[in-house]
Amino acid sequence: MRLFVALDLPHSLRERLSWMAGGLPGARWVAPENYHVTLRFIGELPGYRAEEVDQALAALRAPGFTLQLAGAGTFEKGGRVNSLWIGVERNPQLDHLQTKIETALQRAGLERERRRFLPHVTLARMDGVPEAKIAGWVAGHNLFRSQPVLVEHFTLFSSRLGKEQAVYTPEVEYELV
Ligand code: 3AM
Repeated sequence: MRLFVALDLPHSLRERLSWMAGGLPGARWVAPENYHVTLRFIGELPGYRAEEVDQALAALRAPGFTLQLAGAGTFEKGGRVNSLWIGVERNPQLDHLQTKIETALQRAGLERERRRFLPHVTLARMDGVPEAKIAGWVAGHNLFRSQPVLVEHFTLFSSRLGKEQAVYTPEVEYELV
């Protein structure tokens, strides 16, 4: 199974984000049902390892919190923008949860994640869209700020490659108390 740990988003916020998904020819917009904040990409695991991951995540205790989406930005690979996102405002409680998840997963035998945690909601993926157009889109959406979102659980998702987009299935929800 190809797995990742993420926060899902309320319907109203997905809808609000989907209004921003446009105005950039060549971008491949993510379907609103696929919007999420990745906390930890796990990757392919055999079933028995997935169970160990589930047990480790189920044993984790952390409080719920609110988060706010704010700003827009991009990720690049090899000097080319390949993803466009809406940011998550700095949030020590979110960082705390992410650290706990990382620790739990390492105890479950996963390799340490070496990349810095930069929480975001990917709105589009792209390849070869002109830089000036991307910069224009980012400038035009950088002042976005969402309503506060109450986070009461996190979710282990599986991901299957679909025809157009990956299909993400929530496998287990873990309550935050
Ligand atoms: O949260 P976003 O949408 O930015 O790009 C994938 C997606 O990120 C990322 O995990 C999230 C859920 O699929 N992802 C996919 N393959 C990855 C990999 N090999 C990866 N992240 C790190 N390493």
